[in-house]
Amino acid sequence: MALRDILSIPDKRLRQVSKPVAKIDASIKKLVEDMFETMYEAPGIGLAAIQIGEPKRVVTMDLAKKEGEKEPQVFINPEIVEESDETSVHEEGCLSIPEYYEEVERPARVTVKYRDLDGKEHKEKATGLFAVCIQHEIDHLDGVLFIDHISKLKRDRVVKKFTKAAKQSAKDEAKDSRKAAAK
Ligand code: K1U
Ligand code: ZN
Repeated sequence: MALRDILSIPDKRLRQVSKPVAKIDASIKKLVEDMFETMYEAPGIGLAAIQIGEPKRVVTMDLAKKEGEKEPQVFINPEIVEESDETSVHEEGCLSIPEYYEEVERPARVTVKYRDLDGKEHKEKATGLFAVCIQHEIDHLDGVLFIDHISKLKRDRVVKKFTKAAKQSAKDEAKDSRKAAAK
């Protein structure tokens, strides 16, 4: 297992459309292990493979209610096959947009089709936090972020803040490497 870095905005890789998994082999099992380690450490309740730079349609999730208990779930090639007309509003966060939370309106109920790590196909109805989280994660697989569902004004403000921070840390890193080279 390996703890992986989580990409944050404005990294362009987060806008990629991830590719379906053709074969669930050892490399996918290793990817899933790394995703769980990274998600639990963050901590988060969900993670899409692209958030650690792997453009594959793989999602991990754990919505366990009791502290100390684990309910790990893996979704390979997840697809929403039905959604309710009724919507609900839920506050969302994103490990790729740390410490930013905003209310998002989405279908209240969805039916999701996916394969598990053994390749077995499932079709499940999702409501509540499961519905919110699976829609958020499938959005990641399509290069969509939860800030795409909020007002342009709020989105521009948060993108600007993270772009400025990314430029500053690139400058700081360049300065540090010049210093190290001069020693
Ligand atoms: O995909 C991600 O970026 C993970 C994200 C999932 C998510 C959260 C809330 C609504 C929709 C999707 C997170 O896990 S953000 C962190 C978070 O919500 C959390 C962390 C620790 C305990 C409880 C929640
Ligand atoms: Zn996210």
